[in-house]
Amino acid sequence: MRGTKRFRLARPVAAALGAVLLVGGLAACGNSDTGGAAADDGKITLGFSQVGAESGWRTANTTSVKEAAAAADIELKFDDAQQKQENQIKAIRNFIQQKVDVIAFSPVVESGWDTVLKEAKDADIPVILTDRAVDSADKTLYKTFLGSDFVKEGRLSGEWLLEQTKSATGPVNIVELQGTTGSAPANDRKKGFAEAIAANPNLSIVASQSGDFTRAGGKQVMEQFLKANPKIDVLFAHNDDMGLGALEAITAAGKVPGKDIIIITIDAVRDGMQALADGKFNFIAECSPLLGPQLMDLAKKVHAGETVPPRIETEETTFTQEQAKEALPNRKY
Ligand code: GYE
Repeated sequence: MRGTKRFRLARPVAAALGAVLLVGGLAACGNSDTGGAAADDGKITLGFSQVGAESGWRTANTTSVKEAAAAADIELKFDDAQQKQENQIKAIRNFIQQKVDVIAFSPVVESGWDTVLKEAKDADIPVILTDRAVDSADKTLYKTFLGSDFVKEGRLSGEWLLEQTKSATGPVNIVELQGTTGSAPANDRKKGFAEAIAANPNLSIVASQSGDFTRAGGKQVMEQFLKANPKIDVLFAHNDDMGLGALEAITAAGKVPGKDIIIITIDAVRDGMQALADGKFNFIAECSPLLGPQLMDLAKKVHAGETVPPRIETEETTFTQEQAKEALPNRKY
């Protein structure tokens, strides 16, 4: 039941691929540890509010933060907000009450942080944004933002697709699985991708919906997309996990992922890279979750009153199927 393509895929994509992939479920478990007062043993205490445990990326990020805190001899108070802004606000207020030395958090959505950030500022506790940004106009509410350029990740994904579809003579129908609604990576990846594909009028996004960055969400929304759209040529998923969930829906619909439907994702976590190496995905724009060591370094600096750059960007690359095969053996997460 293969759909007829009106464009020929460029070489690496067209390469024949076999092997059935077993997509391993990655059970991520959150933990919460916000009790107790700040340490008075000279150690820096860092209150860290994590988004949740929604994806392989998040699990790797949490591990990186915990390991780096231990290595830097920083006392970490870790809170898992389970993807809810209200939980993050509560955790931050808790940290303020406990008089931690530094607060870091990865804001689940971009808006609505001014009040609580002002409270931290009034309490003289420096705040570091990690992974995701906020849209606060007052930049003095936080010291720095450490994380990826999400617009660039979307643009690189779109540019790869442009190149692959340049011989298209008819419409190329794209469906998009968005990340968590209102989150910086969902907003920015959408924007970067849309800007890039605008260069070819044959390319259009025929459906776009949030799968909340989870496998379950990706699967469910992809099922709906497949029911509603008889001709889907491309899936752009804002992260690997949603793409992995979508694989099940695509296979169940009798289509071959990576061939009948070109799949582009973001993150490059191990399971995503495996799907790419196995030919089920076609391209991944990397987003590194290994922010822990830089975060600890920044926590020490802001605690010492040093000035830090307002924006620190993570270094990243992109992967084709061939590049994923090469990189997989040494992939750390
Ligand atoms: O891409 C996704 C995760 O904020 C960069 O959040 C992060 C994103 C990542 O759930 O997998």
